[in-house]
Amino acid sequence: MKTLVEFIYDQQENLNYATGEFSRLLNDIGIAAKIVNRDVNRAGLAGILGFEGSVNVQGENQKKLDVLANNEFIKALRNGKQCAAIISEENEDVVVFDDETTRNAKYIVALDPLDGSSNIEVNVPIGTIFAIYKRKSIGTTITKEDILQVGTELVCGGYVIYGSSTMLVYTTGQGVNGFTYDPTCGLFVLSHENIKIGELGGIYSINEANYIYFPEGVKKYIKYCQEDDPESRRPYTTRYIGSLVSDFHRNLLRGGIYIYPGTLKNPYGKLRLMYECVPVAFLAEQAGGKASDGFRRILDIHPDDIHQRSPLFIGSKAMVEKAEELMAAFSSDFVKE
Ligand code: AHM
Ligand code: MG
Repeated sequence: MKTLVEFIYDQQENLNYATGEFSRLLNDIGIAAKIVNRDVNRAGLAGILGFEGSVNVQGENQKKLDVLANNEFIKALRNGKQCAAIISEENEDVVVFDDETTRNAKYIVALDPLDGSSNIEVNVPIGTIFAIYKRKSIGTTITKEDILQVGTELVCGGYVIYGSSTMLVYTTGQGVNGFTYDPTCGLFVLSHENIKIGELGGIYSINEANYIYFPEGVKKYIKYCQEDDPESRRPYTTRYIGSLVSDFHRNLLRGGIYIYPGTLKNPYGKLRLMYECVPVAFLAEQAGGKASDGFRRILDIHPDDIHQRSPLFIGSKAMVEKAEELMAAFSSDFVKE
């Protein structure tokens, strides 16, 4: 039985950039995840369901648990002192830790503290998504280059799923490993070692209610998924929870594709590049899968804004490639750029 903490320290030896500081930072994320897990589990009893009464930078009504989870992660990362700044879905601006002990910290964390929060009240799995970047400048104030880093610079991507059991899944570029939370001893324990996603899965996940707004390539791909061709396992089955972490986690373990495309109304889709698409893209690639915006590799997209959105096609390699092929063949230019 290997705990998350033991695993992090073992892996540290294989990372050329890592020191105890990085391990401490990951450990701090694990601590915040335990606290959020406790809050999510007793939400119906603790009066923390429902809306906070505030609106975030995306114009979305914040849930009480969105705010609570955001505060817990910020608190844990501030106390841990290894993180210089946080980019969060719930904060319009970068949260900079500018006190004596955190000013020189080496890492930047991008965070969706509670993803899928529209599902909170109905006991459907929700999650936390995190991305860790190494800071470029040291000892000075935080710069734009520290914050707006491309996905290929990521040093760690991961998520926590608060589901039928709670799991933390992460990668530092040496494969993907999953840890199940054991509430009896308060530890994350290695349960899913070196996760690999099937080259061809049998699940497609997309909010089909938006069908009429989808680009032609996506419409064609949906029809392709529904065709009868047993050799390629079609028709696939459809599963859509409406919580990226849960949909991605299921497809990672079972094989499948998740799509949130751009539409004529929203050419860049809904999901945020830095703290939703990039960390799961890193995980998908490390598990042998693929992630793109329909045309370009997600990890190659340079962000201009911390809350920038991107279409997302992610999962089993052969499925993403087929969707990309149809996007290239049928889509108009509005999402290409
Ligand atoms: P959130 O971060 O505000 O929860 O929004 C992101 C979520 C994803 O988890 C999920 O896949 C998607 O939004 C669902 O959107 P829709 O309801 O449009 O299908
Ligand atoms: Mg989200």
